[in-house]
Amino acid sequence: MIKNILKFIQEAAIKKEKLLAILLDPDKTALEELPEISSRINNLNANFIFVGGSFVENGITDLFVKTLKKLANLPIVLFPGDFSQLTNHANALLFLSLLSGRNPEYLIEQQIKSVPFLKNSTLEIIPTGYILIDGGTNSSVLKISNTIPIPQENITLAVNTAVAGMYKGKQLIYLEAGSGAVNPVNGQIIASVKQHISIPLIVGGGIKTKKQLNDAYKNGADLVVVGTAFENTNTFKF
Ligand code: 1GP
Repeated sequence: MIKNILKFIQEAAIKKEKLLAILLDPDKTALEELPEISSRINNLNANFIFVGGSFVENGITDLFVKTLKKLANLPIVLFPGDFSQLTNHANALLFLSLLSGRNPEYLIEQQIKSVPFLKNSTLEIIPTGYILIDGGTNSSVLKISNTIPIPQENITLAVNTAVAGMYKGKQLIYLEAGSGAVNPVNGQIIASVKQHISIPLIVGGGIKTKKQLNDAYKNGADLVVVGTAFENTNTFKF
């Protein structure tokens, strides 16, 4: 099992080895489904399981991750919509700041609320700049965060936001079109952001086909996250 997840991602990015994470939302996946889902994931060429969601009922992530850990062979990385989703059963935490938004709750308040838990936690904490790009739908993260995404055409703003995140010390940049996005993050944004940052780049939201996955990689994504397409089809074979 990977010991230091950030280091693994950094080294893969340097070697241009492309990584895949499958996102599971405890709100949408019943515990009873986890054995079947885990065996599907174990048969994929994935590197991580991300766990998180925007509307997860308080407390269920803990049991969800505990159960998943016994079944899955991959490291589990928390991708929380709220500090109540923290659990020590996971391996790492994307410590997110929603840099595209201007809502203090998701820039710093949630992070402060998580400290009493994290102070005594074994989780690897990975500072991550989270940037919402307009995916053409009113995604859950938009509704919950009450922020405006960056338009797909505004490449300069996306780049400057990502670079500001890097200057602030983020170790990863995550370009997010929103779960179930009609339009994934466009290739030009991915390529331009990648060109201007020297930290690994995660891309997710609305990736439904192998072509979209490969395009994201070709344009510069180091790690791609797929949720809905994995949930929706048993034939998912990225
Ligand atoms: C992770 O929210 C995404 O960044 C996942 O999006 O559910 O559309 O794959 P999908």
